[in-house]
Amino acid sequence: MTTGPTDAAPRERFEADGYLVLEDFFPSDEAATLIARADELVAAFKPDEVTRSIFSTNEQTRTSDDYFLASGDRISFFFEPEAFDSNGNLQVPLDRAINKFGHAQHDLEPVFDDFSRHQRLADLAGRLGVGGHALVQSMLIFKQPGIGGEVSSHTDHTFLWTEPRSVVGFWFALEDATLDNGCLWALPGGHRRKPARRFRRAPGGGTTMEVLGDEPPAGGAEAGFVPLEVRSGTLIVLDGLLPHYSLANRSQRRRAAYTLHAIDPTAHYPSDNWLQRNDLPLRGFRDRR
Ligand SMILES: O=C(O)CCC(=O)C(=O)O
Repeated sequence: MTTGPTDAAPRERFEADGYLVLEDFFPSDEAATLIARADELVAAFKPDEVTRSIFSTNEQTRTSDDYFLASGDRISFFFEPEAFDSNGNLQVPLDRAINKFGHAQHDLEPVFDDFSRHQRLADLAGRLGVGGHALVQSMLIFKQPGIGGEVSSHTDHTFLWTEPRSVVGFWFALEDATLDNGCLWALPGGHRRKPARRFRRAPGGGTTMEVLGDEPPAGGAEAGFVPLEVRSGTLIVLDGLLPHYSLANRSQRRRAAYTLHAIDPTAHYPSDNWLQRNDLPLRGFRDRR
């Protein structure tokens, strides 16, 4: 395991900074296997009016339709907003139009299931003190060339709320991520801030962003954020309260990443969290099929 610029143990660095960058965490053939399966799933996807649901990456206007809210125990596909022209017609091929798919391929697709429950990840989770966590959500985020949308500054706890707070994010670079193609940006030490927002189901339908405190930081180097440019094979671990974001991809290189979010299964998971898994059992890092 690469230990990065300091000699501190991974857990100490994770607790101090709120994130951890582990280069060469997984081999390139596994990245290629995940991308190949992702490409097959996209090729098999037949969009209709409902599935054209656009995943707006601005958290304030995140699509809140039924398709999105039903995606917790499925593999659902979300388009890049800029994939459509002003008449609502796709202006790029389907394999360049999908922003992401999720949110349960780690349970429903063997290739993603095996990767998500690989021994090396279970061991790392144990070393970080979250070995007993359960895998609640996965996403394959393409960050398409030219039109890959921005993901505005947020914390994962806003979207995967538990009491007590427990979510940890695992972000696997399937392709190189650079300033040009929309790498992650993170705020070192920002996980010590109080939760500022909670995204949840609204009583009358749809979703709402509840304001709990001060505005979260908007981002940028001037606000203390650092870009995390990483090669394919890198894992970035994110504390659930760490503000992070990614800019739009205006380059001609895709920036695919696979993400997993894990929570403490003994914590309270509110029934108005946007993501509901219904009867799909929660499984941990070591619960291999
Ligand atoms: O991959 C990205 O651009 C953003 C991912 C992210 O913010 C997340 O997984 O919480």
